[in-house]
Amino acid sequence: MVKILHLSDTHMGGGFSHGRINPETGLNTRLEDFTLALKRCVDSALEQKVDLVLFGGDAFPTATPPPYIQQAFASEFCRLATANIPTVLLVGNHDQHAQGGGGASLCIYRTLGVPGFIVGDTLTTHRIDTKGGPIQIITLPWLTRSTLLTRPETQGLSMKEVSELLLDRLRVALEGEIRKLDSTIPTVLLAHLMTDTARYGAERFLAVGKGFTVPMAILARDCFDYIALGHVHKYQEVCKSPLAIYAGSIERVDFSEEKEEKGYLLLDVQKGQATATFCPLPARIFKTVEVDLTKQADPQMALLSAIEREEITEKVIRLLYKLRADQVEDIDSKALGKALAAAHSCTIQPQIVSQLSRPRLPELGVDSARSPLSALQTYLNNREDLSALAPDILAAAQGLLNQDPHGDKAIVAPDLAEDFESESPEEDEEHQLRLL
Ligand SMILES: [Mn+2]
Repeated sequence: MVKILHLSDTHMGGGFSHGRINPETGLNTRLEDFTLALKRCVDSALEQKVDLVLFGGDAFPTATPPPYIQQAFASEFCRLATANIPTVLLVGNHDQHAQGGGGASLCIYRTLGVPGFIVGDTLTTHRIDTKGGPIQIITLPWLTRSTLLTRPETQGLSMKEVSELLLDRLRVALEGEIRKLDSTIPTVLLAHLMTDTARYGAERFLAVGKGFTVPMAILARDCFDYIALGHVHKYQEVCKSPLAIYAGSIERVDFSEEKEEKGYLLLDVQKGQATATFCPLPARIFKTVEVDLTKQADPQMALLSAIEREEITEKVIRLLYKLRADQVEDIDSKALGKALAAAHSCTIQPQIVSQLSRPRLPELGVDSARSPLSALQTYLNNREDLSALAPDILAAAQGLLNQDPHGDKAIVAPDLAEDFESESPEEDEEHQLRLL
């Protein structure tokens, strides 16, 4: 029986906007969070004395991470090499430079000949002799069209046709690997991809338009005892037989992962059988605070008391609030910053609700073809509060319509403009009139 630790999507160096600089180290606190999460995975591999570590890809957000971030990643994985734990590092989409053509950051481990380290940047089978016995790992890195197709083959094809061609090639190439397998020892497929049975996590946003989906039916072969997946940040089981699991990311990369549990997997794999245990990691908590202020008489007070109701200490906070245009000046952002000071970091996103989104008058529906003047007349008929002004408004509108558009005459007679300001009962209605 081979004891395996499966982790994935470390994205070291990502999500810096949710952190701050730690004055003691000079590092972004989110890098420290991600490093700590990775450290906990490696600690567990050592404590549990696993026979093998499988990394599902996407080590960094880009293929060219700054040296200090590569170092943070390397110094944790290096502990596995020191402890003689074989480790397979799979290449994900974020790890590939120029869509596969420029190599992958992880290949440096092969170049350096780190003992026991295997880099999975091609579709191939690796036989590994572990303390728990021999095992074979098929590595399936993120596929790009250049992996399995040549340029002339894809010329003039649509994205959909290219994807179909790529899937055909994958079927054939995977079949080739399967036929070479030793049927007497356990087999794991380690793949970085999107399957059709996956529920999307952050990757929906991270990989928009870049990828394609591999049907689970292509992967779910009897010869696999376990399918270790990377790419989707939400931990999930996507197939029961054979068992196929996305380990998910080890820390929250962005707010799309707010409600997801983070962790890694410990597995016992033997020929014909795999059992998995999900081990949660204490990832930093992300919390969205949403407030609708549009009906509040004192928006600042309402906002402050909404913040006060939340436990925000050391959390990554996102404050979303809706307000009317005329309430903007009532918000004191300095006081908001003070109220949120206990948070680890915060993003404040006000949203001004348009006053024009009120229901239209039925008489002014889209299918009614009216002249501007009769539309205005209809509007005024519905506004009793403006009845005293109606003749002047209509006259002014007539004047505007008759006016030479390139002339330099005043747009609204000054006396009438004054009337608007003094007599409009509500500011937003005045606003609406001006836009009419
Ligand atoms: Mn990915």
